[in-house]
Amino acid sequence: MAGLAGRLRKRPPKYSAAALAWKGLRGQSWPRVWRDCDLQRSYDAVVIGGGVHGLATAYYLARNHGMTNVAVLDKAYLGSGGSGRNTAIVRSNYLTPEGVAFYDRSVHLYEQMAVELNINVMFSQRGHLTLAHSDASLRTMHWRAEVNKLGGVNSSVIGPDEIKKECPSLDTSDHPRYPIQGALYHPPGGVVRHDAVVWGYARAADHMGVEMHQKTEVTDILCEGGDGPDGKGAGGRVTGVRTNRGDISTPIVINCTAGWASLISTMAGVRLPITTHPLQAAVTEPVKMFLPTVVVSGSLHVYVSQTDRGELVFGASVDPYANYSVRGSLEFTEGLAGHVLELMPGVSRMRILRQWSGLCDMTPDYSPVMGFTPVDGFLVDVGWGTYGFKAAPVSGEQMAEAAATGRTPKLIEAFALSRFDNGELVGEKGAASVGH
Ligand code: PYC
Repeated sequence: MAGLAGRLRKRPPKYSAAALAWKGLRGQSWPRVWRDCDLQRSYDAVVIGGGVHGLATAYYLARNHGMTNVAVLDKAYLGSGGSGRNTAIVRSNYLTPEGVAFYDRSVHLYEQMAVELNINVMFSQRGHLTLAHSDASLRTMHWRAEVNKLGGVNSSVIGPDEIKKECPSLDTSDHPRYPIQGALYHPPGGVVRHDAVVWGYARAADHMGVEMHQKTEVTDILCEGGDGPDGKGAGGRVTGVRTNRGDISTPIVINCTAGWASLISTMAGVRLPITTHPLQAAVTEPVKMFLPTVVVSGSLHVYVSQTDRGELVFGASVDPYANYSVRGSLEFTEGLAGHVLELMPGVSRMRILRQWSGLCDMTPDYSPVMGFTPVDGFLVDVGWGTYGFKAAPVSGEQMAEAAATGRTPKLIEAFALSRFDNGELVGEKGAASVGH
């Protein structure tokens, strides 16, 4: 029988767990999942932002439209913005028919993602409860449930007894200051492994020829023919981008940034109705699984789920002031802990391990801004507020279609920038996880 040395000498297949352990033992590095390319001087399209939206857009440009001469530029590393800072919740129980149809398509694409991208994104459709603690919020839950059902989305209002069955650790008694009166229950909602979504899209786009360029900051958008300085603004067209690594010429630039969306758009002479706010989140030490669903309380300003590692992940509303800071605050942690304890007194001895913050671009109606702008060739996929991560697959699919065909797909017509001129807002504040 071969001893350990003999067995180790037989090299295992390239990507098996044994192969990775083998590499680790021998001090070898892991295989790269996307290439490190030289930056070209010209592309058919440039996507700004290497988060899930930018990567999904590039992936669908290549997969659905055969556009592979595409560069994704990120000033830091892939997934370093909102994609790596969110609380990974996916759902489609929105308030407006436009929102419901749009996010429902996203849930559908998330359901197919592991197979399509050949990566375990760990999409766990464990159910999503939005608690109501007042008559007014219960009324909104009924409203959402009806719109959801009309849109074919599985969601209904349930009472405290059913809530207790779905999620035994919630205090459904009448003891709390704001007793739970009911909830919008959305069984397809859940959580997904956000980093895997980034890596999956990046790897798949890379395999089709798309280039990803990290540490490549866009410092200007080059335009001609516009009504503003340097040929920017309405009536003009995009000719390229300027980066910290030189100029690139391209007829199509897609702004898929979050946090910097208004800054980048201003580089093309396009003003957006966006203010940027920090959104904080926190995670506890891991404990045995006890929280089977995602739980949201708009009145108590908190959402919480348990990761497969056992940690509780929480978030709250955006910070009330516009800011580009991504520092956490004690005020947030204290408020959050108090609110979680009102919902689940049993977690009082759990310790918070770390907290972080991301940037949310808020629009006046809490819906995104997607599609064409008054500058020909400059498209936006921005203004995601606190909804961005869950929308990545559908946004990528729809933005790629818009860029490749020059036409606005039906699913995103309602989210056009022009709605702020013609007053056709898509009010989604009532579907926000927490009050803002
Ligand atoms: O809309 O589900 C949501 C959400 C969770 C965290 C931030 N937004």
